[in-house]
Amino acid sequence: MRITILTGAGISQESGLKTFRDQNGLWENHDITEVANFDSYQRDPELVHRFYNLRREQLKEVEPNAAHEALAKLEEHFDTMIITQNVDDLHERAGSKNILHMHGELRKIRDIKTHKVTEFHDSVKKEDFSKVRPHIVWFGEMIMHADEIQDRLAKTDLFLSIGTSSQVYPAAQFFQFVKQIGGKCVELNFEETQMTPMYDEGHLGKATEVVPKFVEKLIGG
Ligand code: BV8
Repeated sequence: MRITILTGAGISQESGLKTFRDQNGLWENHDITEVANFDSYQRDPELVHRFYNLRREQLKEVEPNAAHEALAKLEEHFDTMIITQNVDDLHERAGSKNILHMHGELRKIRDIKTHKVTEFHDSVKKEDFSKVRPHIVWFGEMIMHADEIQDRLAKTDLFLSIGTSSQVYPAAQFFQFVKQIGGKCVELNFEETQMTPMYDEGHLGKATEVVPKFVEKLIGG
């Protein structure tokens, strides 16, 4: 059985990373869709780098939680792929191997001129604000690994959506491709979303409670 899992900020919330909705989509009173876009970066590279420097520093303070760990365990039993909207590295640190970061990664930066991507775990310095950008997909930019994601969805038997408000596209529509080929779609989230009615099954609750339980059931058979 091939399992494909879409995760969002909700899976990292109990590790201490704020979700986008927790802050009503705001950061320092800026609408995040305003900060996470290329025009804002061109207009005010300092503001945008400050937003990502802060989040990169936060990553040093947090650990994966039981939900990340349960998904890493699932990979030992089934052909599993995680497609994450999250830019943190908590899935990796929990031990998952098969991960696609469709919106990029906080711990990578990209040279504006050469597009060279490098690992980077600290704060970008002021003198580099216009030379490098976060290796992150901003609003209006094409997602990463789009072809690989389409190929995977086309052969998925079980699709899990975990900790996402299903408000950002194209991620919010991924489950529909799986439904079209007769796959099963399950949503595990703290609250209902606009897509809940179209899922085959739903489990409401905190990720560290509902995800390990669901994974145990899958592994237990
Ligand atoms: C693109 C990186 C086009 C930045 C992010 C229709 C089709 C296609 C595009 C669009 C469309 N309509 C509109 C668009 C444009 C746009 C979009 O979707 N806008 C939204 C606002 C409507 N989409 C784009 O721009 C995308 N690109 O379409 O390109 C294109 C095509 C061809 C060529 C060129 C261009 C790119 C979008 C990527 C933006 N970047 N992230 C960064 O991180 O700084 S998005 C960012 O916000 C996250 O990555 C994530 O995807 C999103 C937030 O969503 P969630 O992860 O769901 O987080 P949220 O806080 O919303 O929800 C958390 C959930 O968890 C809640 O439901 C809560 O109840 C739950 N929860 C909380 N605690 C817990 C919990 N659950 C369990 N346990 C808990 N403890």
